[in-house]
Amino acid sequence: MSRLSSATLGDLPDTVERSRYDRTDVKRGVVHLGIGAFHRAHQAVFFDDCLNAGDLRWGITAASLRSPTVREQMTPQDGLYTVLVRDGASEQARIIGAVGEVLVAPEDPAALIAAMAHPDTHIVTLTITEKGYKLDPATGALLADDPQVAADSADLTAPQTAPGYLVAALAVRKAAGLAPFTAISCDNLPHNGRRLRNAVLDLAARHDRALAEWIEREGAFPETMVDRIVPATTDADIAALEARLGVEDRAMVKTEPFTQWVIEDCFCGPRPDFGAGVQITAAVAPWEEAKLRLLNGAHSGIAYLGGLAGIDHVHEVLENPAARRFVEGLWDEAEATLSPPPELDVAAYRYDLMARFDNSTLMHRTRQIAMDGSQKLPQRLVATIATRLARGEGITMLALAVAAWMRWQGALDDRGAAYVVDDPMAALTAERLNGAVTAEAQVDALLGIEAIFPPALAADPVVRAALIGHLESLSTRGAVATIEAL
Ligand code: CS2
Repeated sequence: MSRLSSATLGDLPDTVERSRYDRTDVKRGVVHLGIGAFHRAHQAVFFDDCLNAGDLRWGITAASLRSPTVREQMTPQDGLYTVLVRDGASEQARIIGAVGEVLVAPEDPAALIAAMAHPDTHIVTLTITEKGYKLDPATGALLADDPQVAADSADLTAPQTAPGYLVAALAVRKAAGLAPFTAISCDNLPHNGRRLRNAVLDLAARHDRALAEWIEREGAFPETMVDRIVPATTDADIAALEARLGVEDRAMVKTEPFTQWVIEDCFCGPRPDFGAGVQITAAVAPWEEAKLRLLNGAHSGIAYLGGLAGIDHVHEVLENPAARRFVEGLWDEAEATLSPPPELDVAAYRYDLMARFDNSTLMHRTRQIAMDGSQKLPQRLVATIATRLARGEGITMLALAVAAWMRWQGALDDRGAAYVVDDPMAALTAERLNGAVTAEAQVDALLGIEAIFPPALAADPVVRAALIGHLESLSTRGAVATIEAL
C-alpha cells in the first residue's frame, strides 16, 4: 500500500480537503518545538489557513526534541498528514501542507538552532508539555538542579532543554543583528508566556547578562490559551483512514470540531493575519484560567476516577450519571473562582464542554490525561482550591479529584490491576507512599510535596480532612461507589 505524499495527493478521494497554495513557494516563518499530535491538529492548522489565504510566510519547520518517531512518520510523506475531525456520524479529512521539514534535535542540534536563527523565522511555537519547561510547577521558578538545566547552564552547543534552544538561537540572532522571534508557548500552563520568558531570561543570564537584557527588551512571549481535544492516534485509526483514503498516513491526527487559540497581542515581529478560531487580545489570563479550571480540571478528575474504576475512555466514564453530577459539581466550585472575559458565556461553555467530553468517536483515553499529574494539578485543581479556601467556600468535588490523583499514585486500580504511573515525579510519590498505609499517612505524605501543594494550603485542616475522607472512601469502596455516594 502506498503512503500519503506529494506524489499520491492526486489519488485521494475528492471529499478530502487539500491545500490551495503551491508548497514550493512557502517560506518557513515558524519553527515549532515538540511536533506531537496536538501541534499538528491545532497551531499547524491555523498556519495552514494563513497559507491558504495567500500569505506564504508561515510554513513550519518542526522539531522533535527527543525521538525520531514523528520525523520517520512525516518525512516519507513530504511532511503531509491528515487532520481527521470526528463527531458522531460526521468525519472530515483535511490534508495539511504547512510542515516543510521535521528535524530531530538531538541528532543535529546545530540544524535546529540555525532554523530558529534564520532571517525568515519570525515565530517559535512550543508544545513540549508542562514538564518540558523545567519549572517548579507550584512557583514557576527554573529547576536549577535539574541535570539538563545544569547542562544548558554550562554549555549551549547541544542544548538539552527547550529553553536552552531558545537561548542558543536568540544568541545567534543577536550576534547576526537580527530581531528576536516571538516565542509562543502553547502548553496548558498558567501564564505560559510569562513562565517561558522567565525560564529563557534565567538561563540566558547564566551565560551572558547582555543577552538576557536584549531578550528582555526586544523579545516577546505572548500568553496563550490553546484548546482542542486531540487523543493519541492508534493503529486502528491509521488502518481506518487508509481504508478511506486509499493510501496510508502514519502521521494522521484525530480531533474534534472545536478549536480555539487566544493569543496575547504581544509580538516583536510580523504577526500572521490569522483566520477564524484565533483571537488576538490584550488579556489572555481570564480565558486561560477558565479553560484550565473548567476543561482541564474536569478532565483530570475524570481521568483519575475513571482510571481507578478501570474505565478506558472519557465518554465511557460519563455514561454514569454520578460522574456527570461530579463534573457539574466540580464546575460549580470552579466557576465561582473565575473572572471570565465578557465574551465568554460560562453556562454555554459548560454545556458545550460536556458535549465535547461525550464525543464517543474520539476515544480519548483516561490514561493519556492521567499522565504527568504532578505538573497539571497546581493550575487545574490546587489553585482553585486555594481561592475557595480563602473565601471560606466548600471544596468537596475539587478535593475528590485531588484525592483520586493521590490514590492513582499507588499504581493499583480498584480491581487490583497494576499500571505504570507516568509522571516525572512518580519515583518521588512512590517513595513517599512507601510504608504509608492509612489514608491519613498517604495524604500527609503527598501533601508535603511543595512543588505541587503550597505549604499554607497543605497545612489547612479543611483540605487535609477533605482529602482523607475522600481517599478513605476511594480505597475502601472504589471510585464508582464514591461518586455514587456523593
Ligand atoms: C488534557 C488536555 O491530556 C490532558 O491533560 O486535559 O490535553 C486537553 O485535552 C486539552 O487541553 C484540550 O484543549
